[in-house]
Amino acid sequence: MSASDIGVIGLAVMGQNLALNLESRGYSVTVYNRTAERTEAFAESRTAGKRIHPTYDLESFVASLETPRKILMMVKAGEATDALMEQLLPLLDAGDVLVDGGNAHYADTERRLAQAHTCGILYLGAGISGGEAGALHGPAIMAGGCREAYIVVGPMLEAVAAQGVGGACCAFLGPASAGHYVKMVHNGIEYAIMQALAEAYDLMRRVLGMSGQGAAEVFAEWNRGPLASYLVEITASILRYSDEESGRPLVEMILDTAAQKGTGKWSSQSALDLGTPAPSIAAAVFARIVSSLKGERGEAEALLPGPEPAADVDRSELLDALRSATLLAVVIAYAQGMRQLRDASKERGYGLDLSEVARVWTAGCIIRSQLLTPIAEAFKAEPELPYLLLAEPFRTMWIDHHQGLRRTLARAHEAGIPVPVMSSSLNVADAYRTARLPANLLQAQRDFFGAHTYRRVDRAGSFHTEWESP
Ligand code: NBP
Repeated sequence: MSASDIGVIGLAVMGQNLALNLESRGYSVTVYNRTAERTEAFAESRTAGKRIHPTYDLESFVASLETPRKILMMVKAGEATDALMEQLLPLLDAGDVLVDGGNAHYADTERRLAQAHTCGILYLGAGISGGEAGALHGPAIMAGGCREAYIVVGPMLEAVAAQGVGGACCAFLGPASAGHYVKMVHNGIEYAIMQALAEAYDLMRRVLGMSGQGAAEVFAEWNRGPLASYLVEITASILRYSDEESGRPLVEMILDTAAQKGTGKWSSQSALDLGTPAPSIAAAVFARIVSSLKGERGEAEALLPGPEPAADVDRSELLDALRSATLLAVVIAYAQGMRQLRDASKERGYGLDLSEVARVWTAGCIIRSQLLTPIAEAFKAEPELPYLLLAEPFRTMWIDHHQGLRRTLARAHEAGIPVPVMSSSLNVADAYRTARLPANLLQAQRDFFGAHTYRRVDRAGSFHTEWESP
């Protein structure tokens, strides 16, 4: 057997499909998985006639690769990656390229980059989005870390990536943990959009009494307009899907508790650390947390009454408002994510080109949508754009749709239906466009109880008042 072009470690969903994708682009691939049964099953079921070579120990895996070796790790993020690197690094030579394609926390990526650097290994932290189908047919790849590593392995990653606006949806985005940071914020945006779509579905169901099929038709129609996106498209497909056993829409048979693996939480934690306003992403994380309190929610429903459902709802008027609300919630999710990337880039020295980030997201990834093309154009025209809503066509979208968002929220609150992402989207946008907020009172309160001082509107300096003095 001649030496393989690249090696893939970790043969769960992502690793298997990326190995197949690499092979389909003309590369020979050696694969390895900690548990041999998984490698055997993959080799037997999916690699016949392909230039994919299974190995059963790391030494054979490493020995089978052409030098400088190119290795893609697709293992569970966290301790698994550390455990694997512990075993792998001693087997590699200076100049070999190691890519972590998992959802690593950006701080871990920086630590591993330094660890690899001490051995002369060229390290890349690459966020990969697209799930199972994306991994097989073309994901979006957000790479960061060692630029020399990208020079060696970048052409392979670009070959397997989705083709979007302006070419492959794969790019070297910056040094250190830039790639994994961008992927983390991508996932934060994903959380907010998914929750906004779930809120729209809930309003269709509970205020308008719509069936799964009816709601599916509305999402399908939205998918033909500015909301056209992967997540809206799959929502329509999900709502149409019928459960064979019960004959009802499958979605109605699914338990209403959502899991989370951490990237949305990390994105919100980092937003708080940076002091960047990303409340809808945090609201989406909290919504999943509340959903997990299934038992408590069941008991509280009987104890805490809400309003009676309104009888006089004009269906087409509410659906119109709901489309506006969903569109703005999605736009504001992107706006917050881009703002977080802008702030993180400054603080962490990533030097991100936000237009390029949006371009990489135009295909292959879970948040791909028609909106990403004008987002990329907006940041191309103004790289330092502070907030997406200030640029066209998003400013006009705000003008045309904010009343619909307000009407939707009024209806939702009247009906007692939670809409955390939609409402935090309106709150953050309303706060951003308000020249004078009530934070003057906050300053005064802080000074009252803690002598924290305050600043005045009419002269410079810090002031303190003895508020309880006569
Ligand atoms: P998982 O995240 O489920 O990880 C399973 C893989 O990790 C298996 O190959 C497993 O080997 C391996 N592994 C573990 Br667990 N501990 C290990 C250790 N100590 N040493 C070596 N290998 C170990 O797989 P996945 O869903 O394919 O995702 C892979 C990476 O891609 C993750 O970081 C994930 O966050 C990221 N990602 C996933 C998706 C997605 O849609 N699934 C999308 C984007 C990114 P074993 O067979 O021996 O247990």
